Amino acid sequence: MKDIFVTKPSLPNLEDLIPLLHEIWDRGVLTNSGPFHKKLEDSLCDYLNVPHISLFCNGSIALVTALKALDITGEVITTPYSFVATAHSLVWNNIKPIFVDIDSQTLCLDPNKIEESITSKTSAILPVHVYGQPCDVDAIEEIAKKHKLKVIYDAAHAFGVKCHCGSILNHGDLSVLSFHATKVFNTFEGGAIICKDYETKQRIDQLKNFGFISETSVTNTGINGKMNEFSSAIGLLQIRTIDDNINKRKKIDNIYRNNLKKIPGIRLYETLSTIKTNHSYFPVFVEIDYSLTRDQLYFKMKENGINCRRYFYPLITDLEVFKNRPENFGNVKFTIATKAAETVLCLPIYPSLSDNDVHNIINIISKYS
Ligand code: T4K
Repeated sequence: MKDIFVTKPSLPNLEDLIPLLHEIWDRGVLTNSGPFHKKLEDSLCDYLNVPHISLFCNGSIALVTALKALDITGEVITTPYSFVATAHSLVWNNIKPIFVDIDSQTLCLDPNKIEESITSKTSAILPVHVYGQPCDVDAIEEIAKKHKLKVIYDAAHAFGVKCHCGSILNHGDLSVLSFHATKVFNTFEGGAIICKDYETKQRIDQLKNFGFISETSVTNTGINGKMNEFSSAIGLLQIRTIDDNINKRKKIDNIYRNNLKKIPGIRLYETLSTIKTNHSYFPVFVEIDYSLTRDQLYFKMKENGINCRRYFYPLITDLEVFKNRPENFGNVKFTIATKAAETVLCLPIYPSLSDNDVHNIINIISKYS
């Protein structure tokens, strides 16, 4: 059996890509808001049902720019249970991250623990829709309103996710997507910021283009965050197959769920019934009544050519770069986040994963129950 990875990028048909490459070659416009870039922004606004979108070269630069666009300073409340880019984006803006524990069901930032961490320096909340599961957006928005804070959602995992009131991406002041190769919707590398009004989009677009507002005028310390025409073309093709790809993921999710739910010590991650998820990840939690520890199972799977990932272990606060900061984050205890980080195992899930491979993975997990 050949090695299986936690994900495998969905790729468009090469035959469909060739004409788009010819167009790029003929035009000679490779980047800087070319026609494919514009077309992809329009198509994504339609598909995601959002008012404005600005494309980026990746999700990390989009996060950094989102914070800059809203002039966020001082302290920002965020989660330790995420990919390190979430917290890095704050430090790149000279903002102090204030980590708060997560909710035990959703594993997203726990709104009940936010208020006790708000100080006079707090200017925003940066929650993450972990695994595409929506945060408690209503509670977070109430707190933000009460304390006059901005909310930027790290929605890197939440492409196409819908909650009780439509697209999850319409919550907060801004939402940030990642279109990295490992994501449900990929443009090789890429990302985006979703915002509510044209003025904010204009500001974001200027910031991602070095701060230029005209050929001879630069009014802000911008960055180069632009998506190029090749990635935009890939994105246009991905939109054609995204629904089919999410359905294939859903099928795999169902097979895992039906077969793993009876295994003692393997706890499944439940998605809220009120949402339409994108099945971006399939995390399970290896608990005490399973015969192996999480790490023993992780390595056992590896021996069998199954490369799972422990998203998100270690917690951001336990990574050297944050542990060794003057705030000494390593000494703060995040009970729920720590338990999740120590027990989580993300199983392979991607559209081209065969039923046979899914059953092989289930069989290995069953064997040690
Ligand atoms: N916020 C959150 C919450 C995020 O999760 C992320 C990124 C960001 C922000 C930042 O967005 P970007 O700046 O990345 O757009 C991966 C991704 O690199 C990262 O994008 C992602 N989150 C994170 C959760 O996962 P690694 O270090 O686990 O990736 P890697 O290279 O080990 O890939 C995982 C597996 O995928 C590989 O074992 C094989 C397969 N793979 C990967 C690549 C890159 C392929 O088959 N083909 C490929 O091209 O971080």
